[in-house]
Amino acid sequence: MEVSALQKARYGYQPKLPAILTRPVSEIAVELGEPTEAVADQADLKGIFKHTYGKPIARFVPGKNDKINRKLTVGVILSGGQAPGGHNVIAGLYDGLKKGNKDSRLLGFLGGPSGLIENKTVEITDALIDQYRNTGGFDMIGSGRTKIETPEQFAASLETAKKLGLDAVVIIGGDDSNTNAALLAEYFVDQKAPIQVIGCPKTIDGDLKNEHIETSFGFDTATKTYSELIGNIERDANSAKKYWHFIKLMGRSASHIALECALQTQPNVCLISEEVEAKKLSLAQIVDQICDSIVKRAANKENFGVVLIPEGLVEFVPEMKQLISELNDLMAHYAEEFGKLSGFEAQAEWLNKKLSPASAKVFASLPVDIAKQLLMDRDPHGNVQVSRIETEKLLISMVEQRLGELKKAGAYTGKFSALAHFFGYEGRCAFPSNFDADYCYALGFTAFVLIASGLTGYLSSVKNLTAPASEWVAGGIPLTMMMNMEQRHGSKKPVIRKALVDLNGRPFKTFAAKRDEWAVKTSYLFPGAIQYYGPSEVCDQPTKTLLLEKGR
Ligand code: FBP
Repeated sequence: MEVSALQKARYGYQPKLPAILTRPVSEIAVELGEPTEAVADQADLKGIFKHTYGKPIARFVPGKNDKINRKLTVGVILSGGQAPGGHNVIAGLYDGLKKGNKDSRLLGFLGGPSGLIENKTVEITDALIDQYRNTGGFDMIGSGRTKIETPEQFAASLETAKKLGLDAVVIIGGDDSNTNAALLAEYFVDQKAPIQVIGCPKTIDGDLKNEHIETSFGFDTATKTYSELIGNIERDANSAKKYWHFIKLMGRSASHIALECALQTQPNVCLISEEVEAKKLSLAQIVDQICDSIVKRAANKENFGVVLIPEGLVEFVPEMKQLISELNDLMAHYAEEFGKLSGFEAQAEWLNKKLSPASAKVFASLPVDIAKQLLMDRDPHGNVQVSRIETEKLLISMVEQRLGELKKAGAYTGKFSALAHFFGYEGRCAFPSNFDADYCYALGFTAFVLIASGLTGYLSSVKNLTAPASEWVAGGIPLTMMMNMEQRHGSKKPVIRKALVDLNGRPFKTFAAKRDEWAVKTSYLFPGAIQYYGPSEVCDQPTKTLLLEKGR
């Protein structure tokens, strides 16, 4: 296989590990704390997770570990959207297993969770893993969004695990996939099958985090990649001085990606969905906010600018949120009837009768393309596929209309020419930054220690991430501790609580203190490309979000 010069060089990169994980593995002991509680809905969750609810937090400490040299067979799954560093989680897990016992085996399930249900595997060997160390992508074993939810799927997963003689399954995924990991761990215990399940926190969206999970892997690299592109666009805008660039950024519901990119690049406008919801801003008010910057900059003869839009925005605008929630419920409850309607007109007519009057009005007011995008299939977890809703184009057309009105009223005399961009897939498979390469390898190694120590129903956790890697703290967090009950597919389900942008947190406050200035004055920052080789302050910096959250 032909590989680029950078890829070849990255094969040789040795990820930095927390000091505890550099000890001989038989000297990594596990210390267990007090029993834990879920973040909410404790009684419901205790009923659902009869065997695995409330486990203690696990922390690695120097000491004897008699179990760690057992011969193990482990299966690993990459689940959901790609995130830079996934291969390094597998590399860390693989190297840990081999350090524990050279005869231990790691099997990769192909194509995500369906690989477990359908028993499709590849054995990870030295030759295979060495082609993927420190590289982006999930292509070594592939990923998928299948949810293990029916009794048949749970039974098939157990059958596969038994056939393969698995001691454990590692699920590398986001909040939904790790919810699945928790359910699978519970099911295996319930079935008296000694198969452990460990999760690893993956998602570029950055919304799988809490007191113990400081960030999900991939967020660092993806935001640095988008910020490089945004910085380049800002420089182009400031050179040509003729376009307003509307850039939608991935991140599904939460606006962490948009916020981090704003902190890195200082655009004229960055919308934060969580603020839109808190202030109950309508689409018209959001448009006014953007127009305010355009009008003020035009007065300074600056008819150009950059607007960042989180992809989940539409779900947070109150009138749209209500509409989407009604659509989700209707499309779940009447799936068959809805599926039989042929064409958009028939669907719109049917919805007009079923939606509440207020939502029917909003639906009818949307441009047809956007309305159609709202009706596209939900993902297997019941979420609207926000990456496919062209909010950037919706906003451009609404801004154009509003500027026309302002022009007529004599309140605006500038020129407005807009370009739409969507950055999402560009960042999900980038070569992991040194931070993600190190963090992921440590998460994988940690998963090994948790398995070898006999734990199940845990999420691999590596903390203290703004300190040098040698000071990182490794252990495991019980999955049920992060869960609550939420409405999914029309009924209440246990799920890991998503971390949205905290409007009282330091990252948002830092942004909010500066944005009025950025809205008018060109204040762009150009972060440039991720650097892999060079001084540590250039190559190993975590995100601004993480630094601010940790008070740095
Ligand atoms: P995960 O939550 O599975 O990590 O996926 C995140 C994400 O990249 C979102 O940012 C985006 O909305 C979605 O995946 C896109 O999904 P798909 O890859 O199916 O197009």
